[in-house]
Amino acid sequence: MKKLVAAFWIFIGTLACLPAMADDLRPAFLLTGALHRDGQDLSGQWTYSKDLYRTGLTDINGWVAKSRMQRYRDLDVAAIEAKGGVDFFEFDLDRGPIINVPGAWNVAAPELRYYDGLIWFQRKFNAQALGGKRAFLRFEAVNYRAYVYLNGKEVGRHEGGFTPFVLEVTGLLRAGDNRLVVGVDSTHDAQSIPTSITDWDLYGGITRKVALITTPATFIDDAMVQLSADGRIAGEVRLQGPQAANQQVSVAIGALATVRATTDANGRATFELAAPKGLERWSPEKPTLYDVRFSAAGDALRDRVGFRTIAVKGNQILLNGKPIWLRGISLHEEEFGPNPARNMTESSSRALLHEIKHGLGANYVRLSHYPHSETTVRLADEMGLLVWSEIPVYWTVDWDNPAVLRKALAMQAETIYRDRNRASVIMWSVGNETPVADARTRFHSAMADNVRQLDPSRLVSAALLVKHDGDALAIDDPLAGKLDVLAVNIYAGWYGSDTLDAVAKLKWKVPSDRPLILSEFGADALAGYRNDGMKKFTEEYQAEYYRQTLAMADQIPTLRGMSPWILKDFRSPRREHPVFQNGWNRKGIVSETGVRKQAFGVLADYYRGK
Ligand code: GCB
Repeated sequence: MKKLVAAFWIFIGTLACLPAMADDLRPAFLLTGALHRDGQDLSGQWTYSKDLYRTGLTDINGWVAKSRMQRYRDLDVAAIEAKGGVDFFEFDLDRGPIINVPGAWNVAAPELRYYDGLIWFQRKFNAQALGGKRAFLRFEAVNYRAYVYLNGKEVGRHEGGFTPFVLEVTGLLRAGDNRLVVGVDSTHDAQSIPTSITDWDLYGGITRKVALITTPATFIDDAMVQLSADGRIAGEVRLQGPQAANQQVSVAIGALATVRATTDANGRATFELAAPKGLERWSPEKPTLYDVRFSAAGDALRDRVGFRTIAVKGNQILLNGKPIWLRGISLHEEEFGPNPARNMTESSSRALLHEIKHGLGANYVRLSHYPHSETTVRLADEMGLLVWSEIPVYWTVDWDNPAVLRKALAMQAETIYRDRNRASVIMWSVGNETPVADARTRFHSAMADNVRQLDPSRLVSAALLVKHDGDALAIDDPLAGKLDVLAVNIYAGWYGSDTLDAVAKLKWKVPSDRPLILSEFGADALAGYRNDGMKKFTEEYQAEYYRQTLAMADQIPTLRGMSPWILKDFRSPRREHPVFQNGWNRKGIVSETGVRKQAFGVLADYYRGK
C-alpha cells in the first residue's frame, strides 16, 4: 500500500511538469449527461467514522496504516470480534453513526460543526450481475479530497470540492452485496484550490449525489452540441469501449433535424449542420430547450439543450446578436433555512433561482465562487437565467507552483466538460479578487488560454480589484487584456474610508472598448434591524448603500450589468460579530430564511427600470 500511495503522488507530480494541453486535461471518463442514464442513486443513509489523525490512510512517519485502522477494509468486524482471538479493530463502519448523503457534515452532529479533516463514509448496496455491461461510480462533488474504495480495493482519488468525477468499477462490483467506502478530507492548505481561508463555510463531505451507473461495453462518454457564432449547430460525440471506432453516430435535435457522422479511430465524431428553420433561440425571456438524442453503438443519451449565441462587440454584450444588460445577483451554494448543509435538491435550488428571477426580476446570476451543482445550472437553463461560472481561484493561491496551476486547469476542464451544453452559461471566470503580481497574472493568463482552448464559444472574465487613481476608480491590472468582459468588485461605502454620500460621486476611468460589469458590491444588514439612524448593519444603511452605488453605476458608460453581493445571508466563519453576524455574512438582500431586506426592493425597482 505504501508503494501504491507513493506511485500515485509521483504520477501527479509528473503531470504537473508537463505543459498543460486541453486534451490531457480530459478525465478518463466523463459520462456526460449521467443524470439521464440508468443507474442506482446511492443517496440516503451512510455511516461514518471520524479520523482526525488520518490513521486510516497512514500510520506515524507516513508508514502504511495499521490494518486495525484501515476503515476501507471489506470485513465484518462484529463477526470477527464474536469469534474472539488476537485481532481487534479501532473502527467499525457497519455500526458507525448515520449521516445523510448528500450533504455537508457540519450540520449532521454538533461535534462536526467545525470539524475540518478526514472522515470515512460507508454505504452498502446491492447490485445485479453486469452481464457484459460496465459499471461506474459517479460522484457529483466531494469536498475536498476523496479516497474511494469498493469491496476493500482502492478505485481512485480525486481532489477538488465542486466538480464531478467518474471511476470505473466493472471489475470490482459484485453481484449481490457491495461495500463502498469513501474517505473525505476537507482540509485545505496553501496548495489547494481554494486555499484554507475563504469567506464561506467549510462544508466538508459528500455534498452532491453519488450514483452507480451502468453502460453497454461501448458507450457514449461525451456528447456536446451548441450553436456556433456563425449560426450553425456543431458538436462532437466521443465513444469509449472496444467498438468505439468507425461507428455510426446519430444526433436528433428535437423533431427539427437529425444529423449523422462516423467516429474516427479514437471513437470521436464531429458534426455540423445549418440551424434548422424554425429553431427557436434560447433567451431569458423564452428559455426554449430541445430534446437532443445522441445514439451510437447501441447506446443512447439524451439531453435538454438550448441554442443561443453569446459575443462581445465593442463595449456591448450580445445575446443572439442583440445587446443585453445583465440584471443579476451573486449566489453561494447554500439553501434557505436556519441550518443549511449545502444540499442542493432541485426544490432548494429552485427556491433560490425563483427569488432571483421572479422576485428580483433578474436575467443573470453569478454562481460564486466555485462550480455550483449541475442541478442548479440545468435549472438556470430551464428557468431562463444567464450564468457566470467560476472555479475557486480566490484571494491567495500558490501562484508559482506548477502543480497548483495544473489543479486549477483540471478543475476548469471538469467544469467546462460538465456544463458546455448549458445555454445559460455564458461566461467562465478565471479568478476572484487576486492581488496583482507577475506570477499571479501568468497563472490567470494560463487559465484564460485554457478556457479558450476548451470552449471558444463563451466569454472569459475575472472579478478584478479596483484602484483609487486620484479622485477616480481605475482598473490597473494587466490581466484585463486577456478578458472579453471586465468585471470588478467594489465596496466603497462599506469597506474603506468612503462615506455613503461620496459613493454616487465616484468617477471611473475604464477602457471604453470593452464591456464592464460590477461582479460584486454589497453591505451587511441584519434583517429586522431598523430605525436606528443610518448605522452600519441596519437595513436602512444597506438600502441607502444600494441607492448610492446604483447611482454611481449609472455614470459608467460601458457598464453592461451587475451581480451585487449577494442574494442571501450565508455562513462564514470569518464573521463573528455577536450581535449582527454570529457566523453569517450579512450582505444578503434576503436573510438566511428568505426574509427580504429593504435593499431587495431598491434593487428590484432598479431592475424594473432597466
Ligand atoms: C469579496 C469576496 C466575497 C466576500 C465579500 C465580502 O470581495 O469576493 O467572497 O464574501 O467580498 O463580504 O466581503
